Amino acid sequence: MPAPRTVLLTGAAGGMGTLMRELLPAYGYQLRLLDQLPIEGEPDAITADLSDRDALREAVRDVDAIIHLAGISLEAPFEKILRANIEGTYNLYEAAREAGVRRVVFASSNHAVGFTPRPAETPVPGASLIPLDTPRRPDTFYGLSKSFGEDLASLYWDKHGIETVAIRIGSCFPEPTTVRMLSIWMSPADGARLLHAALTAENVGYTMVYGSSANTRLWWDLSSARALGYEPRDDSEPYAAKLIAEQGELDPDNPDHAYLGGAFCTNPPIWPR
Ligand code: NAI
Ligand code: 15L
Repeated sequence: MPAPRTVLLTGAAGGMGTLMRELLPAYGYQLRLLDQLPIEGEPDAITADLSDRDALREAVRDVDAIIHLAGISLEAPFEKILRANIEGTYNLYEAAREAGVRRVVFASSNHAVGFTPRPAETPVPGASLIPLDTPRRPDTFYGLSKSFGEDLASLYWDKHGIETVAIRIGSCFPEPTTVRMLSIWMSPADGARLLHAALTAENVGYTMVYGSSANTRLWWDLSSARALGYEPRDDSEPYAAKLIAEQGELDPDNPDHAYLGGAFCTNPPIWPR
């Protein structure tokens, strides 16, 4: 497969979309931007909802690949998740299939497996990392929609030959802001490295990877990401002392701390930020 150059970035107005708009052009990509919201300073960005199939057909025309970040990124009522994340992702894959797009990078989430008990004793090098084949345990309708997206991607590979790298992203923000995030943080620079690897690795078929930096307190297996050529360079550890002093260590008896998904596992979910 020739290296993709023109890449559709959905969700380009969002937090991660904004970070990746800044970082990905250095890898040589021409980004076509799409979001339901207009993007200041980007007059060529496509303003369209994922329910607008005609707009999606136009948006995918002549792109080499798609990075699909658009969608609701936290818990929400099921009807909203259904429209944006489930039907919206289906609409995008259908547009990709019709246009012959060969590669999608799908922003999945750790919340597809959020009810997985977190490893108890980190940092211990190599200790009980969450494996790649851990069973799905969504912690929210949001996490359920990411499980759906992963299976949709797998189906479109098996049936239509569209390759996907699904990235179960941890927390991609400029800095970690909670003690939990010390384990799952993906620095923006490592996020761009991982997206580049996911766009350019050969013969990925359908591949699922965890998305984080090389954190000292890492909770999961990064081997499938590394197999794509991803070499993370960052580690959340420099933020650890300050965050632990402010918030304390993770308490295994606290339900917000017991599972990978953290506060998404409580009912209703509460947000630590
Ligand atoms: P965000 O909420 O900041 O951005 C999402 C963007 O999608 C927004 O600009 C929004 O307007 C757009 N959008 C939502 N529904 C849409 C629709 N129906 N049609 C068109 N555009 C729509 O989220 P963030 O943090 O940038 O995350 C990006 C993606 O990565 C999301 O899919 C999220 O679920 C996933 N993710 C992000 C993580 C993170 O730490 N930032 C962690 C795990 C997954
Ligand atoms: C996600 O999936 C969310 O989109 C993001 O906003 C963070 O909350 C992240 O997970 C997390 O688990 O920290």
